[in-house]
Amino acid sequence: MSYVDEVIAQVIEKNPSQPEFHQAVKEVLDSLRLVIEQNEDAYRKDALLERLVNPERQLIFRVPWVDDKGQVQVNTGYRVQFNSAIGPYKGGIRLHPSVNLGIIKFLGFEQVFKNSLTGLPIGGGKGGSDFDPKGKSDREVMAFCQSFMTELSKYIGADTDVPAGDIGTGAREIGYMFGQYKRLQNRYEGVLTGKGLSYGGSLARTEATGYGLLYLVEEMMKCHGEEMTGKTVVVSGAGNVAIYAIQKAQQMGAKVVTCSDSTGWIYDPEGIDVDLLKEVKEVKRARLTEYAAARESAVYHEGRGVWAIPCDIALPCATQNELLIDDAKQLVANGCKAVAEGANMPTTLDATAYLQDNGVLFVPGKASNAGGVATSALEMTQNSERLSWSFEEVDSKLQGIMVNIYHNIDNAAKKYGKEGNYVVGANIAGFEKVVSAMNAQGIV
Ligand code: NDP
Ligand code: 2IT
Repeated sequence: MSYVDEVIAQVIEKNPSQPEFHQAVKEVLDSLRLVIEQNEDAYRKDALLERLVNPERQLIFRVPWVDDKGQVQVNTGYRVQFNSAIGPYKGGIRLHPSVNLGIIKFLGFEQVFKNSLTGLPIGGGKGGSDFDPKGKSDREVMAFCQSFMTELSKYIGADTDVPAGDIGTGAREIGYMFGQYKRLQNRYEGVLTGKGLSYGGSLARTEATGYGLLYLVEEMMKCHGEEMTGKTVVVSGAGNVAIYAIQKAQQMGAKVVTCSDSTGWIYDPEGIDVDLLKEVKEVKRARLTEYAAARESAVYHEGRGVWAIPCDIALPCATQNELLIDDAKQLVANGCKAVAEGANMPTTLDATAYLQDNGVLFVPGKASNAGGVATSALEMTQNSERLSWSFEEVDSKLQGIMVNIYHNIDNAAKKYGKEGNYVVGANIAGFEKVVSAMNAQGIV
């Protein structure tokens, strides 16, 4: 059996009931076959792949908090510190009832390669909890965040591990967590990113993941002789990534006609009204039915369905495994030219293969959504030098980073005879830097 197949089999055997982690490992290791085969004996002797798929440290802890009725609730907290070869662990905190160890491990594993692709000095990690912020009062969210941070604060720090936002963790949650960290450690330091502007946050971090996604897509389209103006775009999700992806796509002259949340989706042939969407989701924290109620051109549907709307470009920006094989077939049948992932692993392995086999340009999230974490790294830099950069400065650095990522993954794919396969390109380009750093640091 090849070394790659051996390690995939081991991961499945040693981590039962973690299908998302298996999926992420399979995608990465499958792409790396060409590289691994060239050095198979050396890598096997050094157990390089075993070290790559086993997190350096995994923390699981109890998070007790008191709800508004005086009832004690208990959630489970996680932080997986996956790989620190190229910098302090860096990655978001997901608060969603579906969170379990396998999901945090898949996200942490992806983060290692994503962070490497940014070109900035950040290792990979991820955390979260099965806590659901939906329907909770601000006081309940604060109680949870303070309890979560009381334990997590022992294991993180500006030069050790720097968490940030992800699903369910936005500015409010980061603020409560930062306050509790400072109180416990008596240190005012850049221990979290995505902070508010009044206490060390970076301009453009809120917009960065969605904007970065579009900067990369625009560059890819340009390199294929296409421009964004006049393109029809479908987006899933209605959270941080989706909102700013929609906004930037519209600024580039494209028309975005869909968005979705966990209960339903909107088709708005006039183009999504971003200000209204922000009001519904960022201010009121309401369902998309409120968007439809306020806008005549919009139609609300229960369930899922955005991929059935004809488009030139599809941007999945909600969650993992939300673009399935039948959706891929529909997109191809409708003439979709490009799919770029704003979310982490939103496309299943078979759907990815179908899109690639049918000539759709496909960019994996670890490349196309790297703008968020890249800007987090810029926030860390600003915190270290105790300065704040202008919006334009951060945004232009972000744009440069995304354009670079596109060319790096494109070149890596070409170098290994897989031109246009950005999954292979991203995994190889991300892997090369991590492995070089791991090799230099000995067996750790
Ligand atoms: P948010 O919590 O802001 O938004 C998530 C959106 O997706 C919401 O509209 C939510 O619906 C919807 N959603 C979540 N879970 C499901 C589900 N199970 N089924 C259907 N819809 C769902 O999160 P983000 O926008 O920050 O994150 C979205 C994706 O992007 C995630 O995969 C995340 O890991 C990834 N990502 C985020 C980055 C960031 O900087 N925030 C950076 C890189 C990647 P509802 O409104 O009903 O909750
Ligand atoms: O998946 C991701 O890259 C994020 N949620 C952002 C992580 C970060 O540290 O900004």
